[in-house]
Amino acid sequence: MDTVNSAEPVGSATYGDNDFVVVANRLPVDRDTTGDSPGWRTSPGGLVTAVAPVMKSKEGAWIGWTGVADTDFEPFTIDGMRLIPVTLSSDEVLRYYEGFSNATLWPLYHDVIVPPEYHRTWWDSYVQVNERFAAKVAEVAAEGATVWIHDYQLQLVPQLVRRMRPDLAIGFFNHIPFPPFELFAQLPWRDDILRGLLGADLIGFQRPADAANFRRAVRGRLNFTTKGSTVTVPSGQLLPAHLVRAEAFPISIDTPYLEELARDPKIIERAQQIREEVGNPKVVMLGVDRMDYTKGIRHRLKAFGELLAEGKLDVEDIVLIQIATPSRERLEQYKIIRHDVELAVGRINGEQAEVGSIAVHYLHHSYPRDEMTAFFLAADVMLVTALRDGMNLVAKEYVACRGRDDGALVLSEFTGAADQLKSAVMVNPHDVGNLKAGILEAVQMDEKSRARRMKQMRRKISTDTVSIWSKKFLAELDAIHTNPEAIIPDRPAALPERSATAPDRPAAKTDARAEHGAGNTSPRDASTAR
Ligand code: GDG
Repeated sequence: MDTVNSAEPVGSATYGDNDFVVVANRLPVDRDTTGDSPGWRTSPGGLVTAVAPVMKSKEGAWIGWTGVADTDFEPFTIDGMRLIPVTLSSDEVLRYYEGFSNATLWPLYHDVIVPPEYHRTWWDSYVQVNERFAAKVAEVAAEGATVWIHDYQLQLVPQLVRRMRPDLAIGFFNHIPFPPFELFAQLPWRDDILRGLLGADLIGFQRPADAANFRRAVRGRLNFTTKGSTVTVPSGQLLPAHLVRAEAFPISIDTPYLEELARDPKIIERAQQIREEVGNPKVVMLGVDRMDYTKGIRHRLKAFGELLAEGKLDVEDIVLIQIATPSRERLEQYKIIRHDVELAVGRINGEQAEVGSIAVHYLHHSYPRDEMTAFFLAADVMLVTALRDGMNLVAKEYVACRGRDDGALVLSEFTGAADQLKSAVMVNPHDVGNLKAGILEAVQMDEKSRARRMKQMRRKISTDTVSIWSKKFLAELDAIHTNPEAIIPDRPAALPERSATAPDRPAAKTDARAEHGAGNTSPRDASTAR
């Protein structure tokens, strides 16, 4: 595999012709080997919907891995999008993707729900793959192009790209949470990651609290000044001196598309059929998640099992459909969560079900979008009980499908979506008693309250779509890149910024208060490949 000298500038003669470049771990396609000759199947997700129009209106390209290891593919075009594959070896899939991305960063960034593993060989591979992505960007981007890098697998790419191509407007969006400083500080390569991200002009996070955590880490570790959401990167830090904006851009969904699907008579009929197939109970509850320990599937099953055992819910009246899409199946922690979930489902059904009245319908596979919409339509109560989640699109998708303002959403306060869907029944999934109370409240809620709360949430979703999200992000990136000085002075900080401390000292108290005040009061591994 080639290694790349990241510090080497690329001469303008080799610049590409793409004015807009999306960079994500995965391309928005899957290899399809079912036909006579292998081809590609698009895997549409919110991100594709959001960026496809920009890619078509400008000369655009998407850089990412195909999902197939050890194989080089030439760039190709699909649905009008130019896709530029980056090759990964099986060893890199193991170390960069499954290892550093999903067994180091993923648990660390999700509140250490399971212990993150720190291995130097995984880090080396992460650096190498990030360098390969950055070199591809430098090769294909036109002079002055806009580059939008996505997610935790590629946090070094902004810095690497800036050093090779200072002419580019560089945006980064983190789809998952950014952890509190005290947790982030565990990471042996914490300063490299911070510098990596600070190569961007604009860094977007899901919640204000994530952006605040990041800025606090920057002050605490690198001693850089921040004012409001602007970070000043001084010269001589393996980066050119520049200003960076780090702030919240909560992602959303393709609301109009989902609303339209939810009005489709065939899908409405299918929803009715699903209800009949599960025995036409009074209440259908639904959970839709990747099989991931962050999603709180075990916690929700425990709560549901106890409510049945205590007689507060009756198996003849209620059924839970739990769709748990297969994910990261080679990783130990994912084998454990699958095992635990399956044990819990077996136990609840064994103890509570009757012939003809199954308590939990557990489905460990993925479904086409139409079928998923039918499930959303069939459900009276949606359970989103993540222990920590950057946003949680499923919560928003359920709301978008409830065009008749019926249905109730039980939503974990540890999701980004909780910042926006304030009329949901909020729960703390760590507190089984509170979770049980939330489920009961949603099940027993009268029609009028359901309608009022759903209307409020639908209003929010209708003005908060993924296409508006991407437009806002790109407009701000453009503004910052064109006129960086304009981002100073910034919105005033909640409390005065502290003076910078030496890198190894913990942050001062006033600072911590300021930051906490700011925010704490895809059948598939989706398009950025989970
Ligand atoms: C990460 C962050 C953040 C799931 N199963 C099927 C299917 N899905 C779709 C859902 C939804 C998407 O996959 C999952 O998105 P989530 O947001 O719920 O969760 P993550 O995959 O963990 O996503 C998260 C997100 O990035 C975006 O920034 O919100 O916090 O963790 O769209 O509907 N879709 C289909 N069949 C399935 O079986 N068609």
